[in-house]
Amino acid sequence: INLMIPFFKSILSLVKFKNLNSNDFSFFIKMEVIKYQQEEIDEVKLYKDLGGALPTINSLNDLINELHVIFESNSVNVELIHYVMQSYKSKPIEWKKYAKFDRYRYTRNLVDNGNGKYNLMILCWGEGHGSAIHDHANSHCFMKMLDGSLEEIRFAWPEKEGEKLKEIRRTRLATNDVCYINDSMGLHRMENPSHVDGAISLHLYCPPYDKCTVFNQNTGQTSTSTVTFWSMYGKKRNKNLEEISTPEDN
Ligand code: CSS
Ligand code: FE2
Repeated sequence: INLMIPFFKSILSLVKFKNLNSNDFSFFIKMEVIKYQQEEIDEVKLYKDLGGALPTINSLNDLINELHVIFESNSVNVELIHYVMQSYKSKPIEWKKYAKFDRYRYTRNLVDNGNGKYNLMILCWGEGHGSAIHDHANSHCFMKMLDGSLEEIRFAWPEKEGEKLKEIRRTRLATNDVCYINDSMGLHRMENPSHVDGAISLHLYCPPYDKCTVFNQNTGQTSTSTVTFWSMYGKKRNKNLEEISTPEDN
């Protein structure tokens, strides 16, 4: 029984961490595997790889500055970027000027263009807002929850034409959680499951892109979607521009 105690403690902490229903044991096992694959950063290895120095992030400005330093290198260190995004603890005062909501759909608000190497943006999801199923145009996609929570529903790439897309996992992201995806890991759709609270997330796309592919879940049919900014650097974009290209559901 003594050996079992740490095991049950870890179940309890994970259940608490992920807001899981503690009765659903099979779901827990699945989530644990996901946690191991996706959320555990090997800090010791990262520390060694970086020659004994991990950056400290105390504010959104620190994060923005550190990302500039990281991207001076020409290769993308996925673990390091994940680590710095995870290290930032969300403080609304630091990002509220970028958090602009629309009644009808989620908004994309540019924070930093990363000297052309990446885009850092804040997405604001009203109650019940969600995205279509989409790919990431061969870019890396990092996503960190700043406020509220989002559900990520991941799908496998369709194998045959006309085939219904297969859901492969569902993950609830809580405030401060970080999630990473690229096209080799599949497709996804994001959704704010709350009908009461908004949700705010910080996204980093590298390299930046303005078009992605969206998918119909039932038929696998694809179309190209242009992604646009609702605001840039805290300023709402030009009204005329807004009328020319109404953002699609991407
Ligand atoms: N890729 C979507 C958000 S979910 S990562 C977008 O950029 O609008
Ligand atoms: Fe996405």
